[in-house]
Amino acid sequence: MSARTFTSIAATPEAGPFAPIPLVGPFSETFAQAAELGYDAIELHIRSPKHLGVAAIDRLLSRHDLLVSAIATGQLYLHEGISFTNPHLEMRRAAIAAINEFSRMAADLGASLILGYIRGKFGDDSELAARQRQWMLECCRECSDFAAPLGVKLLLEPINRYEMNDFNTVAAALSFAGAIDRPNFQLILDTFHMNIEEPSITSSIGKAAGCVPYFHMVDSNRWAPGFGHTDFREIAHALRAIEFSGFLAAEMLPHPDHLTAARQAIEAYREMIAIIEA
Ligand SMILES: [Mn+2]
Repeated sequence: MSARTFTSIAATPEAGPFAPIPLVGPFSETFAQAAELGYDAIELHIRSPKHLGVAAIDRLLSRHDLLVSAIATGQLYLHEGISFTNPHLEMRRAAIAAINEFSRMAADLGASLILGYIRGKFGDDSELAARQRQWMLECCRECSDFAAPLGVKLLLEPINRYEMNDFNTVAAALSFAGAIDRPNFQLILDTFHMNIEEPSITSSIGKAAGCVPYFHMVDSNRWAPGFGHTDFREIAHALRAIEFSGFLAAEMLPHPDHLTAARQAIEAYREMIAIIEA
């Protein structure tokens, strides 16, 4: 397949405590909304693979001619408290089992998995934090090796310092991906987090070339692109320079309302894609 950029939008069946998710409600409704707006794909935010059958999602995908770009796994940490760095072995094993279960589902849907909050919080104590980094490495390797024969990519997301206390920057995530050393372990970058953490969004994109098939493409205030102060023209040119191929996804606050934000984002993505694919 030649290089192509696809659009995606985040959807969840129920609003959570922390939810920069524009489409909320039964998938039968949100898939129809996404298709009507012209999105190519849905990013699924679900609490556990148990919560919705692949067969039901597949039927909706064919009905609306949509793809699943990725499954976001953050709700496992937010709701179940399991993570790759939990000091209790059984909680780490539960995180691995849940991510592997999500990988099976992602394989059936042709999707990637996003690893964000599942890394958990690192201890202030440096000795504990060092052990946690080792656990994180072992967990990510085990999950990558499980996902690889299924054709599933695991995408680690750098998240800003106010939400998570490690892997905040592209440099930290790239260095970790190098240590993991598995071709299906790559990065997802989120321009909202990048605006807080990166010295330069465009040069960090350059450094991640070849390792980033996916962006959460939202403005500095986590609204749709064009409604904060991030320069998306410059970002589109940076993506063109790295021959980007993959997804631009709207994981953003529903401002001023869900459908308006969704419409604003896809209009911005179309302008970006015109530059990226020119
Ligand atoms: Mn994100």
